[in-house]
Amino acid sequence: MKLRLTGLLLSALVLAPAIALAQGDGIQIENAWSRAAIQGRTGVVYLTIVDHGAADRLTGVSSPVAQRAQLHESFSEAGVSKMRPVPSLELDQGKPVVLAPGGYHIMLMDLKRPLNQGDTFPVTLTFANAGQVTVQVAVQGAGAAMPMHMPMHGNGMPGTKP
Ligand SMILES: [Cu+2]
Repeated sequence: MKLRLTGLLLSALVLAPAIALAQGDGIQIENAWSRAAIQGRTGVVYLTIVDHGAADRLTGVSSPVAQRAQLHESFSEAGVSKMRPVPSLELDQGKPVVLAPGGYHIMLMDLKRPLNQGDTFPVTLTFANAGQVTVQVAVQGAGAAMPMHMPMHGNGMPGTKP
């Protein structure tokens, strides 16, 4: 009986790091998607971050498909759609942060390879507390405003990309 309990404890200890790595310590990434884009150009990634743990902060993004990745914010100035880099994003427990067309997004600069519709590629998000979380991004068509399975809301206008 005692031996058996030790065995259980040991397997729990072995499994724990793998689970922490996959879930990023309470950080969950949902609906990660991108648009088809050609090599050498700019790509974009949209996703939703849900923080199930303590307050955290997204401090960096990277992807092997691009020379550089940056967190960006779209905004409108005098009726012209523009964007600027955002150094970090605050996360509160239970308050999902949505990266979507017309708002926050991950910009992939100088793509090392084309992003073709139907492909998936990894993006790694770095959090102040949770560390690195890698997610697979699904590539939609070049003109996709929203993934097909997501309800349209807000101003998901086709002209406001990224
Ligand atoms: Cu951008």
